[in-house]
Amino acid sequence: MQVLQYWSGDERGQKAPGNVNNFPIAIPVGTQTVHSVGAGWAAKLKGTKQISAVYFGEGATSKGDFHEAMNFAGVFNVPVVFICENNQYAISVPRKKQTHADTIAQKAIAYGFEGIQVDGMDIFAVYKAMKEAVEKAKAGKGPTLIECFTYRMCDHSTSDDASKYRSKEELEQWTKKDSIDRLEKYMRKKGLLDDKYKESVLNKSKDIVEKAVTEFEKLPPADPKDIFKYVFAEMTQQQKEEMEELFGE
Ligand SMILES: Cc1ncc(C[n+]2csc(CCOP(=O)(O)OP(=O)(O)O)c2C)c(N)n1
Repeated sequence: MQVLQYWSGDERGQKAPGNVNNFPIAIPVGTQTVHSVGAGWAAKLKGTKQISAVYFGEGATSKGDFHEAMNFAGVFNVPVVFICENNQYAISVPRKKQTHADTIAQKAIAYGFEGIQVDGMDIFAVYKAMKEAVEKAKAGKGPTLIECFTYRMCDHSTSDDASKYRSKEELEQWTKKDSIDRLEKYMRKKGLLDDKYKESVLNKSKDIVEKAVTEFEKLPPADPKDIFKYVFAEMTQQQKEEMEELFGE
């Protein structure tokens, strides 16, 4: 429900529920890397067993934030896992124009910690890499960069048209490697999934989504004044004036 709320433009959707330790979504590309290193470092200073994990695209690795975060994590041996979803396109910018390095994973070497590249279309490979990196961070053995080599199956956003910069053939090639299809094939082969079970999972998922949509539609809309009120802890003079101008108060 909160996902729908957030993407409809209502910031209240950003509030992580209960004991879920999630940061709000970072809209500026790459800034989440420094937040995550800060959280991991705080956990280390407090002596908790928590670790921090941060997800970003290969486009984010061109940002200064990424390099500062990686450097800090290496120098202070921060319990953090960097997960780069290398889907080969930052909107229309292909991976080759993003970096001259052969892999994203190798960037970790310069910061003195391990970087690994995994088949991002293989759920088990990603799970194993993540599990090991988390265990390593928990054992005080420092950060890891995991590059998940994958592909973006759809347009970047509703305003994007990927057919303008990617060939049909390329998409077809990658569609054959679709990780969900691969998992389905594997599960069928192992006798873990049949048509009946698949249908029940799909129906259950549909119910969850329908329920979330119904709940979301019942929510009162956000107060437009929130745009002014919650950017800073206290409104600036300019914000006060702008709010007054808009609402006549
Ligand atoms: C600092 C900044 N510049 C530009 C944008 C616009 N923008 C949104 S997503 C995106 C591409 C991000 O590509 P990547 O980091 O590879 O992540 P992906 O979305 O492919 O997972 C850009 C340029 C932004 N959000 N923030």
